[in-house]
Amino acid sequence: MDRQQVAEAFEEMADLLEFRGEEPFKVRAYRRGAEAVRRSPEELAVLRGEGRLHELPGIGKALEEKIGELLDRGTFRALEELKRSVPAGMEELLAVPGLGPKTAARLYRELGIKDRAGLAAALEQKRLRDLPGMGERREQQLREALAARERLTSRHPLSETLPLAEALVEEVRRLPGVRQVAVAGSIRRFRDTTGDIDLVAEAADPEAVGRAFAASGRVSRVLALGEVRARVILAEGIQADLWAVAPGGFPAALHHATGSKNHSVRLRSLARQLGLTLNEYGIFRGEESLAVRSEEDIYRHLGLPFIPPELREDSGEIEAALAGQLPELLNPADILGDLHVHTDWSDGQRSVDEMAAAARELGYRYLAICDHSRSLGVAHGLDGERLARQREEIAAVNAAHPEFRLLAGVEVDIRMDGSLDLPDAVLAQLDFVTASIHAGLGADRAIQTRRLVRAMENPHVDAIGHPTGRILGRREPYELDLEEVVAAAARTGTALELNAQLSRLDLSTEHLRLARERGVQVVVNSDAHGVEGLRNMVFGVRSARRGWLGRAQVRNARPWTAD
Ligand code: DGT
Ligand code: CA
Ligand code: CA
Ligand code: ZN
Repeated sequence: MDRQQVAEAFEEMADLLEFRGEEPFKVRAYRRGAEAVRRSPEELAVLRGEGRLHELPGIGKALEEKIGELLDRGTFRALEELKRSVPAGMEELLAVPGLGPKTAARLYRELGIKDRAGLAAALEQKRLRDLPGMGERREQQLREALAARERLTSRHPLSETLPLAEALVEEVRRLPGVRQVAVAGSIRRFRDTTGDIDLVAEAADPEAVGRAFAASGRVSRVLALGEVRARVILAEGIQADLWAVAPGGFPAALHHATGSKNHSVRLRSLARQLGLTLNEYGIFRGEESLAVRSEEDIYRHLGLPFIPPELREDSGEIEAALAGQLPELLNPADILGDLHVHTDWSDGQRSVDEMAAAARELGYRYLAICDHSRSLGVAHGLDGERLARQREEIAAVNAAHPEFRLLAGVEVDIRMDGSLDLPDAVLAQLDFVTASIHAGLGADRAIQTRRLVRAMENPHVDAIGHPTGRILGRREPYELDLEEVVAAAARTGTALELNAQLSRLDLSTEHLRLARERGVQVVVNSDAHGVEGLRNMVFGVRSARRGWLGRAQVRNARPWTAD
């Protein structure tokens, strides 16, 4: 658990206490605790190891113990107990923006509303407006907030389903008789949102595997348990489908369950034209089953080159394959460096030296330190003077490791008018400048577009960081004319970042394809705030593949040259 997650747990606790009408000082204690944790200059695990958690403002003995529990097992007793004492739908209700715990408590007491569906029904029947202090306006606000929330959560962000799917794979792998198991569906295609989790397993007794899966402790409800497929709802409220097949059936089942449906439909009709039948069991000529030892074999029988899962959307890949013009996609090994990481000079957790060592460990040839600029006060943003001091540290690393290049950079804030948070004279001294928007996220389309375009017109800016600002499942992208942004990037020779944090994946697939079409360079960055964060890069590579990107389009798949 990182600081952010511990802070969120404390905030949830505060919300639930407030919902129950507990003493305000208790609520405040958790809110202050959350704030202190979020602002902690050091990693919680480190502070705890040194017995120094209580040095954080507002963290006393009680919260110190709870942080310990959170770090050990991801939750704490008091929170678990409190959750059991409130209606099950309350968490999702409290997640509706603009609906605080006090209002939720009133709605529960006075109208019996205990989940999102209950709120929707009450709004529909106009039952809220008659409560003292509510009114029609407030009703309308809640209606909009609820609609926005539903839109965001009807599909699940990949950041939620991918880790869950990987944990399930490990669990299924341990079931008796399982020979292999893999993630399929939209998660394997690396779509940024997913409807459910699809898994495929091979075992001598597939039905028994389905039954064992359905009986797992992670499952809250079994929807269907058939010969080939088990469909369940997990404790997290997410559906999971497991296809279990007999030995030999794995590649065809994996291919079928990976989809997309549109891609499969096209392949099946291609098969028919060749007098073949393609289905989830294999590929057939009349009664004869053709050999399918891998997914490659399926494409080979159809006279096609292998089409990687990330491309299987029927968005031009079949035509490209038929014409022998599939793009050569980016691979993890192509990445030669990372051009956006943070250190403890701003809101990162590790030193310049530690980040550089971790990058060398990954086999990178270069790394750009891009800490926040000064206006981002909460993140200890850097000014020209601190950047100059940081450069001395960077120079020392470079002197000690001549085979590796540590670049001096910055993630400079873009102000409302598109000017930058640091003077040109300071930017001119840096190797790599990423400019990002972190405030004024709600500005209108014209202003937001103008901000990015102006930033790109600054000759010192090399890349735009997380260009649309989206956080999957939590924050919509800014209002932006992406066409114009891409055009400006092409005109000014500025790269657009593909931020590889799983919760961002910003740019999206569609925008990456647009950038590729217009000849704009993309830089795939981890935006790591610690050593582990460098591993985000693999998510970025898979997203880049979805955008049809190869080495030629990716800035950090080429050796470093200052251009
Ligand atoms: P999702 O879950 O909405 O993010 O998207 P998928 O692609 O994971 O879709 P899902 O879970 O409904 O189905 C998984 C795969 O199963 C899908 O990619 C292809 C296959 N599949 C499902 N329904 C059909 C169908 O009606 N026809 C064919 N050919 N394949 C199907
Ligand atoms: Ca799915
Ligand atoms: Ca499914
Ligand atoms: Zn940023």
